[in-house]
Amino acid sequence: MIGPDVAGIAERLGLAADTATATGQLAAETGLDVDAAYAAQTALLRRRLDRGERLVGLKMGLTSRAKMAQVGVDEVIWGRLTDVMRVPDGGTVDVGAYIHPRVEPEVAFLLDRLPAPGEPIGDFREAVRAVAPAIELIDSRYADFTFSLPDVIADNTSAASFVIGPWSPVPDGLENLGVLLEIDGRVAQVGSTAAILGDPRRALDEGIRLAGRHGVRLREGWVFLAGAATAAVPLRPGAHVRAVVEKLGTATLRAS
Ligand code: OOG
Ligand code: MG
Repeated sequence: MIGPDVAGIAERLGLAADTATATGQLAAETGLDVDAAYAAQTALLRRRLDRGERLVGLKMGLTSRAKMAQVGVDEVIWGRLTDVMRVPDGGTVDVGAYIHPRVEPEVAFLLDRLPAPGEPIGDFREAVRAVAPAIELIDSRYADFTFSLPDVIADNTSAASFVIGPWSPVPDGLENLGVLLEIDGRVAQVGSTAAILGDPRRALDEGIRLAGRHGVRLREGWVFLAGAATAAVPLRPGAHVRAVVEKLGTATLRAS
C-alpha cells in the first residue's frame, strides 16, 4: 500500500516555518490520517534535531473548549518542544520570523519521575517538580490559520515558541486558578485553569496516554505545556504580552 509521503509533508512544513511562508493544507490532498500525521510530526522533529536542536518537552493542544472553538478542531492533540523554541521570560521575539503568530496563556509543568507507560500517576507532586505561568506563541504554517485535525498534528500542533515564567512548588489546587492574557496592559483574554480539561493535571494524564500511543515517553526534566485556557490572540509588532496565572505569577514577552 502506498501511504502519504510523510517525509515530503514534513519537509514542506519545515520549509514553511523556516521561511515564514504559509502553505496550503495537506491532509485532504495526501490522504494523511492521524497516525501518519504524528509520523510526519516526528519527521519534522527529526529535521530540527539534525540541525542540533534538543527535545526539551511536550505541549498539549486543544485541551480547552475556547481553543477547540477557535480553530474548529475538537480533539486533544500534542506536539514537541525544542530548546530553540524557548524564549527567556521577558525576552523579545521578532514578529517577522513567523507567519501569523498568536499568543495564549498556559500553565507549564516541570516533569519529575513519571510512572511506567500505562501506569496511572499516583501522586501528582511526585510526577511534577514545579509549575509556572507560561506564554505559548503558536504559528500555524497553513494559510489563514485554517487546518483539519491531521493537518495541525503534522504541523507540530502550531508550536513555534514559548516562554516559561518563574517556577514554584506545586500548589494545593490547580483546578480553579484565574488566568489573564494582557496585551500592552489591557486584558485581552480572561479564563480559569478549570477550562483545561476541568483541571490542568488531567492534561498530563492525557499527554502520557496520547503520546504513549505513538511510542513517545515523557522524560524527567522535560517542560510540559498543559494547553491554553483561553483563545489565542494575534501578536503584533511592539506588543508587550503578559500571562498571569493566579498563585503562580506572570510570564512576559515582547514583540519587535
Ligand atoms: C493548535 C494548537 C493548540 C493549545 O494550547 O490549545 C494549542 C492551534 O491552535 O493552532 O497550542
Ligand atoms: Mg498552546
